Amino acid sequence: MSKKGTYYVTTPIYYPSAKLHIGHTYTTVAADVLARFKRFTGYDVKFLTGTDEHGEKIQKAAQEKGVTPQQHVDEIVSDIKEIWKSMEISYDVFLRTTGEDHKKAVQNIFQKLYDQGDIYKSSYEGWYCTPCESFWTETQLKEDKGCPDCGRPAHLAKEEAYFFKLSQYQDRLIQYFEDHPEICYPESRKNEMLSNFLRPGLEDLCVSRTSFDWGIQVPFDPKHVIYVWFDAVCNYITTLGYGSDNKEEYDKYWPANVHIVGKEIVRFHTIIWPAILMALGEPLPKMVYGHGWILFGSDKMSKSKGNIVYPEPLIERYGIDALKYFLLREFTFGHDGNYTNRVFLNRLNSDLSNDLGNLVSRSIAMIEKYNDGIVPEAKAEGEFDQNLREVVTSAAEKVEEAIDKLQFHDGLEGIWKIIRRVNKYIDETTPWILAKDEENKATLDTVMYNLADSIRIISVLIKPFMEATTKKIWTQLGAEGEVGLQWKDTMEFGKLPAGTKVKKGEALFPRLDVEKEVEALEKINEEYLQQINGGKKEEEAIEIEPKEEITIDDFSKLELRAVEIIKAEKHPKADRLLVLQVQVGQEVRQVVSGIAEHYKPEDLVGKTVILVANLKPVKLRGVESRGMILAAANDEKLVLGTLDEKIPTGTLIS
Ligand code: ME8
Repeated sequence: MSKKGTYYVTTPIYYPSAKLHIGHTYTTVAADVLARFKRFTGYDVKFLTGTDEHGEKIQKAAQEKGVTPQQHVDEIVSDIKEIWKSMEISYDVFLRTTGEDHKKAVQNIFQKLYDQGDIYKSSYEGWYCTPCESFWTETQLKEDKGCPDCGRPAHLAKEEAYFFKLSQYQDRLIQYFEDHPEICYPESRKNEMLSNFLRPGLEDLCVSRTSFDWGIQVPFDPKHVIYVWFDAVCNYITTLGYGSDNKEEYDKYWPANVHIVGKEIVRFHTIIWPAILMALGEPLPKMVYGHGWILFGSDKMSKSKGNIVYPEPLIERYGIDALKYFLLREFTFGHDGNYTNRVFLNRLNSDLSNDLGNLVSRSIAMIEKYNDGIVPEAKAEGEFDQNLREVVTSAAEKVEEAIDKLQFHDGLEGIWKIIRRVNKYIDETTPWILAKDEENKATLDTVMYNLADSIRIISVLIKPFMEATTKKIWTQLGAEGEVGLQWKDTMEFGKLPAGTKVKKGEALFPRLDVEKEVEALEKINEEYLQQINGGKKEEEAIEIEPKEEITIDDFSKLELRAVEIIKAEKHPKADRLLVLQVQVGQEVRQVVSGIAEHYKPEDLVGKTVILVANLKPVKLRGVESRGMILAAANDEKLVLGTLDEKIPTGTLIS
């Protein structure tokens, strides 16, 4: 075991029901940085992620695709692993809840709780939200019978079921919250759990289902499958061998140091999961951190609305480190944040290209220019040197403190403070002026050394966040082996050996033309969305506002006829209008239609469309119109209603 002990960090295990987006990337990147940081600072780390593969939602998604649930999850899981690989996520275990070991262990846990009376059989009637796989009581529902977690409509469901005696753990949980505030961070979420759930009173939890079968069977009653959330939370310990014959890893790593989750699943992790652990007589996780959501235009990301961002196009164009940096720097962990391409690109330009990239490139260029690329010895002490060294070597402690509290944005801000300090040092010492006079050589050498060593320290500080960039800086700096490149070395100045040869490389983060990139990204994201939707762009579900009902008699008053457009021209006085001549049986009619922004006159001739033939004639900007052509229209688009085969003009439509 390492000197510092163990560190166990987990992400939620994600549903393989759809492709993961940058919300999932956010959680995983945070856990990855934490894991990397802990490994780097000497801990024996276990970093778990995985997939939560059972439940009605997955079964339904598979049915819709016409494949078995197992085929469905296998396909998406391999996609998920692929994205984590391309992002160099350093997980140690990828747990799948369809794995045999996990299934057996969950059954053992369920059996144990049943045998000791913590699980009992009864029947359940309640409000069920299928997307969240959650039962709710009437009082918990929103006013419109929506699920309190996701807002979507819940429906009444009744089934014979097994229950976990959650209510019995209420007092112990409240006590635990009081004694161990870190069981639920940030503070605001802890208060929410206490006031919304724990204090009003817990009800026993329904932990089995009979309405579908894609799940782990209750070992002693196989027509029931175990509730997917019970199955899922157990992953954190089954992965370590709990519930099997070999729990060596469990003894080593449990309790987890932190479960990182999104805010919507804090309740499962700070109430249900701890109660299960209490029932098992096992220790509780040391910390559960519920971070905020990444929103898209103030909305929760949703594929069906098309307001979703996937990591792949971003990392392909700007690199993994750019995305990781952005996610952890832009958003305050714990709060919601809004994603836009512009915010992303501005952040890249200001912090990565201007601050970090520039510092490295101009420092290396100066060492090449003023000292043939050799890092000189620091021989003289200048006015700004002491302060520079103090600032640069003082960052590590604060960064460590921030990361321990999962305040990644603060950690990064701490590092960027020193990057900006070092950039300022260049302006203060003006090496280009020093270089003009040979007498200043010792001072110039010192400035060059201080720059090189500051960059060494910065490169080590950013390593847990941006490993690839660190390696690129080391190559440019000529830093080799382990000397001066450990975390503790960031607290000491002067570790870069003088005489090291630097070598200018490509710009770490080329400066971006934000306007151009915004345009390019919008196009790329849209194309990507279309590609993963199999060429179809998924459309936003329109909210239907019903009109007053009509009878068949009302409808029969309408005279709808198939007509062919035989001539179309612009309206002489109105840009939005076209004047159409349409053939209706023997007759030719003139109809004025507001479709000029959507159709060119020449494209209309020959189309068979639908005419409301008995509409009272009107004059539109001086031109008579006898009837109206039907079209579907929203704010952006207008499409004429056409008939899908030729039919004689004048034919009645009913
Ligand atoms: O809830 N912003 O899985 P899931 C930030 N299987 N984070 C987001 C996000 C967003 N817009 N969208 C998703 C489940 N996430 C269960 C978990 S654990 C025992 C079982 C992240 O696929 C965030 O971490 O719906 C959130 O909690 C998680 O993805 C939900 O993933």
